[in-house]
Amino acid sequence: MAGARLVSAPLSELTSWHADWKGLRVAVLGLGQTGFSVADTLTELGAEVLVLTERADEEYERLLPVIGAALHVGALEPAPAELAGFDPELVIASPGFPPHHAAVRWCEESGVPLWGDIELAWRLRDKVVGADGSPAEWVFITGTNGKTTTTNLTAAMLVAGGMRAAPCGNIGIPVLDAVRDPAGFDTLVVELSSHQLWYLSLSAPEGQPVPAASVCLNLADDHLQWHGSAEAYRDAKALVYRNTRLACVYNKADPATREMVEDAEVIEGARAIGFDLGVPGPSDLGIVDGILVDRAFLEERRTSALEITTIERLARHGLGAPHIVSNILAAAALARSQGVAPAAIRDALDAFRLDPHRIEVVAVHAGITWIDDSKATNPHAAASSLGAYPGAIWIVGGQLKGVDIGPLVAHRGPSARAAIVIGEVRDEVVAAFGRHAPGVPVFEVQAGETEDVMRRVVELAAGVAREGDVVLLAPAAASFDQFTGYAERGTRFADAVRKHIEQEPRGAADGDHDPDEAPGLG
Ligand code: UMA
Repeated sequence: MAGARLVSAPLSELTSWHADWKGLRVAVLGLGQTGFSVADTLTELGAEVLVLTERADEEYERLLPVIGAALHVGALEPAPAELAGFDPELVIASPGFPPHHAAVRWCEESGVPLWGDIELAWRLRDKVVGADGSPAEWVFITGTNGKTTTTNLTAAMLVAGGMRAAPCGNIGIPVLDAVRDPAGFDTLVVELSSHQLWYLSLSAPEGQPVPAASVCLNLADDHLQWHGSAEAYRDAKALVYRNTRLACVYNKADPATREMVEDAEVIEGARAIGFDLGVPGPSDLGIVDGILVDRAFLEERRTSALEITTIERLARHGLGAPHIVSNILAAAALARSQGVAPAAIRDALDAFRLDPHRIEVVAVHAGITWIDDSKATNPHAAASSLGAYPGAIWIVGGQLKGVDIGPLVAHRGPSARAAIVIGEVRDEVVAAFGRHAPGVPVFEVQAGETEDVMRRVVELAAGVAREGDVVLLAPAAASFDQFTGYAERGTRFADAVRKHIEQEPRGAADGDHDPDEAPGLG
């Protein structure tokens, strides 16, 4: 398959959908959502594509010959002979491939350029035009927690402001799918994971995105095994601000995000916009007497502020938890930077509903509230929901991803009524309770069939719970050891709760409530 290209456009000139991509030999690492979107895009542009993956999803595997890409399925560590044999001019990796992966290191050793999907999407950005024919703006959102909620909120606000906006990226819609959507968009609201940002650290200048506005919502340890260290993870996150044109939005309550903005290389004229739950200064969004206000995007910001909505109004829609209000302020800052009026932002919030598995009340039965926060896949996220429900029966554990759970257990563990520990390996979590919260009863769910884990969890929780208690699934860990993802973990929890309730004797149902009216949500 190896050989010289018939065309001569160097990679530095491949910065347009209309550039000459024909015959470019590209190896694509991974065949999940990202790998397929990359292969599909490049074959459409006429490139020669070989996808290499350790495992293949059946559906994507069936589609590859249809789009005209070749496939190699097999171990990729060490880098297989097929990679070198293909003699790629470019390798594009899925975000699941860590920097220390053999196939990634092979690129470095052989001097073959390595991109992530975000760089490819950016180079093809002229494909996306808005209603008036002008190129789409890009807005970037990252942070350890709250990315997906903030991405959805921002897109909803832009739409309420009359724009065509697409939430995409790590949220589960590859950016290349949004780029190729024939509908076209005024704005792409891109959720970026630290993995995607790390790949952007490798970009040549012409491949570096220029977002109109960007935010890092917060920073706490996560994905340390992938990045190798907390510093590397932080450095990747900081790249979200690089080349920002209009507004670098940061969290005043999290100094790490302010430092990132201070150190960022931005386009001249870009403004730093702060947000937090306190009274805002000029150039900030914040809260005054229960009212969310903008003191950044108005002429008279030294003396006045624009009202967006109220905490009371948010609470009525289940959006009153402090970390959600923080996400709302960040999203509002991004939307205001794009010219959306405060009234449109309020309308968007009135209609907004949180995604499933995020502090979702799955049942209120016999005075016990069952909450699914399966999306809390790291200690920082779990700390927020535990803070909103002190005294909860806490379901915790799973894949810890190299992050120390000790500080979370020390901080939130002692106030828990009980802990139910899940996960294939539970020693670290159990030991943390022994050290930091020895008075709290700890139950272990022995690793077993996926089907049994949540049934056993619910049995144990029901055995401990009394009227008025909250049972909170906030694992502070990834789910892949026992489930296909956080969504399956949450769904199985909710199913087990419902099954348990159905099997309860009739009289016990007297205390049933509408989940929307559960305590503590506002
Ligand atoms: N693969 C290997 N070897 C590896 C890693 C992956 O062969 O070492 C192969 C797998 O066999 C599979 C494919 O690569 O064929 C999967 O690639 P991937 O893990 O990059 O996953 P995608 O399906 O492409 O999904 C990715 C994001 N996943 C990850 O970053 C792990 C999705 O984020 C994202 O929604 C999607 O792209 C679209 O942009 C998910 C995620 O868990 C939600 N993100 C992490 C997070 O939010 O914490 C970072």
